[in-house]
Amino acid sequence: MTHSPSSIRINEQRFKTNFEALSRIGATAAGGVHRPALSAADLEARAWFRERIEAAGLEYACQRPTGDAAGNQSAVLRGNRADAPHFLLGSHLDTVPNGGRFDGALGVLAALEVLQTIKEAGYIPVVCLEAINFTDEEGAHLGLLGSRALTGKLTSADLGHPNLGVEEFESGLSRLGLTRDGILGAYREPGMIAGYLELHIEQGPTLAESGEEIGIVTAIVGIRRLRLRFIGRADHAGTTPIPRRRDAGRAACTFTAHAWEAVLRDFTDCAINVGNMRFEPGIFNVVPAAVTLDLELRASSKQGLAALYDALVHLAQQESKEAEVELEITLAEDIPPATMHPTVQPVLIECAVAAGYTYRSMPSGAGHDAQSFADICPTGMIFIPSVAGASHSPKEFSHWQDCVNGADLLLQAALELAHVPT
Ligand code: HGY
Ligand code: MN
Ligand code: MN
Repeated sequence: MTHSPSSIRINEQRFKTNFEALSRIGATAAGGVHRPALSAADLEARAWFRERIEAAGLEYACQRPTGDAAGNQSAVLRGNRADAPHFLLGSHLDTVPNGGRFDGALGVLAALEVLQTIKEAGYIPVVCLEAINFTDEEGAHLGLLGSRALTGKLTSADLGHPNLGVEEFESGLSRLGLTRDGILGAYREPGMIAGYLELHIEQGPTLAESGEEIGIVTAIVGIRRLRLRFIGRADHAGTTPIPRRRDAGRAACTFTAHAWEAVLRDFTDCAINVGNMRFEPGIFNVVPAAVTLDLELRASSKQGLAALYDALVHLAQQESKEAEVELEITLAEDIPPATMHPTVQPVLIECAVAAGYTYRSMPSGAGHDAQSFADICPTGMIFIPSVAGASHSPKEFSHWQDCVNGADLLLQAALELAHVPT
């Protein structure tokens, strides 16, 4: 490849002003952001984003004011042919509860900044360039909801068991004028998607510790999210002899302890997380009648994920038998690992080298909207360092110069990969 970097650069001050304004929406006292998908803060962020798109003179290209059928919001810079396929630059504006300012927001604002910079330079792309905010990447209701709907990865069965229940999901959707039945309507034909790039903070310590300025993502971890429901029997917590109890709490806790042991022993390249346990009735003096445990599994290969899944399901069955309780398992989300495109990675590297950034190629242990695109179009991701590797917490922080470097690299890569004549 012969790459001659364009002399155009993003507008740092505008990018920063936008970042700071967005950070105020859902800001927490701890210095982070609480903006779960479909919450009031998410709605406010969406309204703000739409206004920024229009102020930039870009097209707010959505069927309805709140976005497409899945609530994805798009800014479009039309190419030579208005109906040409779209090259997407995206990420998400939602956060985990009490999350940070950078996760997702950085990528969406950088995408907007890239389009605005290209428009101002007077460049007319061959394909259409699109900056997109995907709905519920974090999974308040259903992880990667918007990007999976757009790429045809979501099924109506997936929509049947959202994390906070159907009622809360539907009431959130209704605030956007959306319905659960309509979400799959966000699907786009793969032929209309020319490529996908995402800028993101690393969310781990690798770059911060190595001192490299840029990460070029090679692959993204696969994630399965399960709800294990242990169903025992409520009893008096003082009078029921311990051996006669059918204690759902015992099963949930021994499962958790033994699952950790199994992972530390047999699945050292995988990760698990018990993110929540809900006890019923949940009071000092009643033996737990039921416990619902939210379990997440992560592995870099399909086989690894399947082996981890089988081992933990077997363990849950053993623990429920031991405690004489019933077990129900719901597979809430199943997102396969994804490899970044072999032609995109070298372009990102070329652009990073041309700009003088130090870089490393690295896998992502975090999930991203990019993985919805990996098997349908040339897809790539750029990481910048996260100070101390902190993420999904108010402590999440990246130096502003790294954010600017990442956005400038996104710009150069978009010009190159979307074949924008400069
Ligand atoms: O959960 C994840 O890996 C991502 O940050 N949403
Ligand atoms: Mn993210
Ligand atoms: Mn996240």
